Amino acid sequence: MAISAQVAIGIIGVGGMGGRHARNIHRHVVGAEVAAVSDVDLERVEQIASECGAQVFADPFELIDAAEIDAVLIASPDPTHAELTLACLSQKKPVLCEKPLAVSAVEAARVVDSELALGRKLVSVGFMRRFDPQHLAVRRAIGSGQLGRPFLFKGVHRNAEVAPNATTEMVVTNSAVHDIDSARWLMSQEVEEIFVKGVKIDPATPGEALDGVVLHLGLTGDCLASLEVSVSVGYGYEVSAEVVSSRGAAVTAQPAAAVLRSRAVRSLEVAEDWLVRFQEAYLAELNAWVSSLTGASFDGASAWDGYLSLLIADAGMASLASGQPEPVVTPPRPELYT
Ligand code: ISE
Repeated sequence: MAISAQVAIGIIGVGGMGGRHARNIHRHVVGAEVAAVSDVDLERVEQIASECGAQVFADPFELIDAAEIDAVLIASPDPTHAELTLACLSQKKPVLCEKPLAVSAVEAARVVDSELALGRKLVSVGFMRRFDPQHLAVRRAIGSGQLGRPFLFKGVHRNAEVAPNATTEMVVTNSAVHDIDSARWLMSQEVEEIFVKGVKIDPATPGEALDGVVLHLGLTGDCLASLEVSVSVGYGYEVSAEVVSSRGAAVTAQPAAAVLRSRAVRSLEVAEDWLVRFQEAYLAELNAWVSSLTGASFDGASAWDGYLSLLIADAGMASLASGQPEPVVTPPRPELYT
């Protein structure tokens, strides 16, 4: 690729998340263009294609194979992630796969194995919180040492409503994986044990998914994590991550456009959803990924992180079923991921 050329990105899945990535790349990312898009929904794929000046591929595997596509972004439904990522690896193309990397650790391990066989890191996983200014501020505070020794991670993750087709497995593998990744990343420890309890608060909420789960994690280094994931709180979208240490604590501040004062009440707006709350993080993630395609190092999550988050999520599902804490055995980290 010539230095001045734009990186040609193909996007698979242009619904809420993929559509946002496409518009973000098209409007805000220097050095990259949305060259191709693919989606089962013909109306929305045509819409995004015309906004971005991209070619439409009916078959996502043809998009991956197309010689003119330099890198691929996967934002299609979760069950398609592993197979599409493996196809990118077979073409030796860099890929940013939305979380989760797969729907189970066994599937994610196939991606890791395939990348290890290539001996090159080509897979990045979209754990965007790693690019969120508030999360990065917490990480910097811990890294500075001023707070002493971290021993507890507390995560709060609230969605306004659960999708009608959601299952409890999705609450864990699609939502809680974020908090699992945050705990590993901010504590710099691995998970050794997980105990999960859940509740269905309102029988009227659609589907069989639990409305809330609490995950207790035992971490290496004598550390703990407690994660609340509530998926139908009604009032809006919130995420917070706190690290409690021997000489202090750091928690993500809630970004807000304004503090409102009205009728004897002072209030802060709450974001509607993750696309609002994490827009800055999505942009930073895309910019970092695009820079990595031309040689810069990438600070985001790797296939290994994607795999471990699912290993822990799977043990979490086993704990929900058994009603007991379940062990998590983290395999040795391959050299490619050190
Ligand atoms: C969604 O897929 C996301 O990735 C959001 O960040 C998360 O908060 C939400 O729970 C997921 O369903």
